[in-house]
Amino acid sequence: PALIRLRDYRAPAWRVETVELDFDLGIEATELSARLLLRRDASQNLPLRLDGENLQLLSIALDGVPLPATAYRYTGNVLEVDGARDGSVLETRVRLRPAANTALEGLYLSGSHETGFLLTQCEAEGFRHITFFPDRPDVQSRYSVTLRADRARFPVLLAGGNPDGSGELEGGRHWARFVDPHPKPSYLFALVAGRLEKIERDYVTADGRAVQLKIWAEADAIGRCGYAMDALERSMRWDEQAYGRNYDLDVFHVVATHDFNMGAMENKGLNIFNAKCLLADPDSTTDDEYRHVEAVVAHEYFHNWSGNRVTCRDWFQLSLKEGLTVFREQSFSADMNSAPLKRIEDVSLLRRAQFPEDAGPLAHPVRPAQYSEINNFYTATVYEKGSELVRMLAGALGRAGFRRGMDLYFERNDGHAATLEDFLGALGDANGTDLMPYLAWYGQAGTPRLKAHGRYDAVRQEYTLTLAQHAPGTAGAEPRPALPIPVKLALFDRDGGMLPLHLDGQTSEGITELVVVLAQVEQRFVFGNVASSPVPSLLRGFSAPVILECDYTPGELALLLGHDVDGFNRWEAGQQLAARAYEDLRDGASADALQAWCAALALLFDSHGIDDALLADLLTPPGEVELAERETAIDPQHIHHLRQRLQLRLAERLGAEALHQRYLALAAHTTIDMDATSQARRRLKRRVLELLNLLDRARAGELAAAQYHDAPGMTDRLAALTVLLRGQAPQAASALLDYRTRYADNALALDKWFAVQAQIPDEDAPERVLMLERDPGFTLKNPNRVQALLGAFVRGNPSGFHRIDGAGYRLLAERLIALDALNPQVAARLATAFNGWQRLESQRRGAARAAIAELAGHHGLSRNLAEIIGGVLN
Ligand code: HT7
Ligand code: ZN
Repeated sequence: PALIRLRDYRAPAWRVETVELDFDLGIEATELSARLLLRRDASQNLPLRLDGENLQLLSIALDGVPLPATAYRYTGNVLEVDGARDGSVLETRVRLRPAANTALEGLYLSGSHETGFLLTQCEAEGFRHITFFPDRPDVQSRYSVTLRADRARFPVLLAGGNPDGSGELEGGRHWARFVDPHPKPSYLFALVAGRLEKIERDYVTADGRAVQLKIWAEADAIGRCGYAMDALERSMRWDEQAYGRNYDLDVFHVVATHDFNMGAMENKGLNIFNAKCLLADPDSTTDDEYRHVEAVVAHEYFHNWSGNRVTCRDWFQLSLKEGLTVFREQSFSADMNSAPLKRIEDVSLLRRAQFPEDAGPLAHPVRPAQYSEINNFYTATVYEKGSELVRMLAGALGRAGFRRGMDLYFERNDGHAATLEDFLGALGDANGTDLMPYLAWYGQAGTPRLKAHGRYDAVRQEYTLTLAQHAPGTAGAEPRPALPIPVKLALFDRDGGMLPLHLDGQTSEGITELVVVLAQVEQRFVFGNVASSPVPSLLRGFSAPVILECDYTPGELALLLGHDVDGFNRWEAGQQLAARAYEDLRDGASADALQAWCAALALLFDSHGIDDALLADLLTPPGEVELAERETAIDPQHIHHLRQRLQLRLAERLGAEALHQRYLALAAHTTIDMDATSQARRRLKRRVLELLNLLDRARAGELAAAQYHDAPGMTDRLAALTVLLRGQAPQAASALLDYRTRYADNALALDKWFAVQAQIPDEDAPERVLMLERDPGFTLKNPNRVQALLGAFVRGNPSGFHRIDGAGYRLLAERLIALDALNPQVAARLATAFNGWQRLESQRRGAARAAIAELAGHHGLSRNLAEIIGGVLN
């Protein structure tokens, strides 16, 4: 398939000043007229070409005159029109089939024919599935949209922008019009029509605009929107305070749907959310999911400035809006909740999802140089690594400098389609500094390695830290430019106290933490006045997205785990130590690290000064995917067993009695409250029960069964169910049945029923998935359900998916073919689970290759799936 290349970018030859859309909405058939006021770039003498994906063209007129068939050509993807001039008006009328649209791109039906509603999804290139248009983000237009429909079937009619009238029509029909004063790219267009209920709140922006906030959902879900409304209000206030950004329309609509390919969409004035990222109530939502709802609501709202007011020139700049908006959300969530826990969560995600992506055949730079299907580039690299790059820039400028830079970025680019150069340029110019060296981060794939080596000179009382960087996959290749790598660091004495830092002869009294920037391949940093051999705490707060290689002894890591005041680095030291302990077990080597890890955690377990949630995270070793990243011939089942043994050793060290007592103490405070202390208790209670389950299944099973039945909310209920299933407890079957019945009508809760079973890490996992597919609740047509069963199996159950006979691979390949025919975006995303198969041990590698090769040979794969399969095969 044709590749789109960044270097081929050309400014649009035709722009659209205003768009008037007029929809006659129906579920089986919708007709719409589009009236485009065209502007021609005189410097490019090109004919008018518009995107339009398999549209049924009913009529076409230019400047009021119907066009004969000889005056235009439509290939099925591109409409070329003769005779258009600067200032011409093109009118087209097309017919769409929303109910037949299973790809959920363009205009489609959510729910059933009888009760469902219509909605649109246009990012990245969905607008061309709705009408003919230059469907690219650097064409920004003013929209007015009129919706007409049967009032009984579609009582609610919504589009982006401000309301501009509504009224009755003949035959029980009605209309509503919306005008958006802000020019926008076509990917931000949206409409929603159907039977929806709403909750409302009045909001006044810091600059005095009265805004109506309205969240819409189907009747059975509207009662679960209150938390999202609170989160929206918090997000709006935070953006005013942290970035000086105010909302800019009179109304802000948010809509929940159960049928959505991604998490949510920031359409101007009309955000649309996957229900799982919006609805929340204690009975069906876990604590982690509550935080996720808050984060996604904030993310979409923040796009109003970072994405909508300032958008991307082209899709290669996607991280300009996504990396920046993830960073803004992470800062917001850190302010709303615990900053160290948020950082742990985000870095864990980066390591679990982005590092493997960056280490395999699908690796790509944060700003890719080319793509075949843009929907495949909504990746962890563009989002999560992109956010880490913004974090480095923010760190380099400091809080006030970053704010100055962002102000200038918004001021210069408001209403424009910008590039990453515009972003770095504004941040640098506002601070009289050159940030362009950071551009190198955007252009190269792979996770850099940072080697750190410390040497203490007792005579000179000097500590020399040598830092060196190494780009992955560079052996024998063109040398890449050195990246600027900010390393935040501190030095600890052997009693766990922080040492004052005197770097390179500078005396800066009282400074115990600073950032050094490694700007070359290798650099030395000399600290003076160091009274004894220190332990360095490096990359504090994960100051750069690299893999740190440092020759710590287990005792040094244990010291940091016990004493580091940077919560993230304390956890990180524990993770490093646990990984070493895992290697001890794997290699049958000395058990120093294992003992140091268990001993340090036993001390922390008994100490009282530590937050329950942080303790729960400290008691959790790196996940199986992260451990696999350290192996060359990966055997996921072996990794699973070793990790279980590692946790068992920790549980033994803590002791069944102590675990039981701690469980009871935490359970005595069981509430449904959402405050931080209650959430932290639930998190630790879950971890303690999981550890006890490894030691004494019968006892843990009893506790879990009681917890399941008495649980006041989903966090406790799901935790208990998981423990029962993992321990093969006799009570598991009845709990599963109870859950299935209790949540038969709650799709989001039912998703968890599928997911928790798909993740049971035993030999029967593929057969269990087949059995669950026969449940009447399963359908390939709903992305959330696909994610809950197949996604949880291939991503959340490495040992089950990678069964040595290849059953997991064949199952995935077969389902991908069926899914691809319905929804190529979802199929392609699921297919990335094949990433990394080359590093499996030989038997699994052979089985995976066979399954992927067969899939690759299948005729008629979508461009989305073909690109991923072609990529992983490389
Ligand atoms: N900007 C949104 C991206 C999105 C999307 C992309 C492709 C296909 C479907 C999609 N739905 C939403 C999500 C976000 O980052 O906010
Ligand atoms: Zn986004």
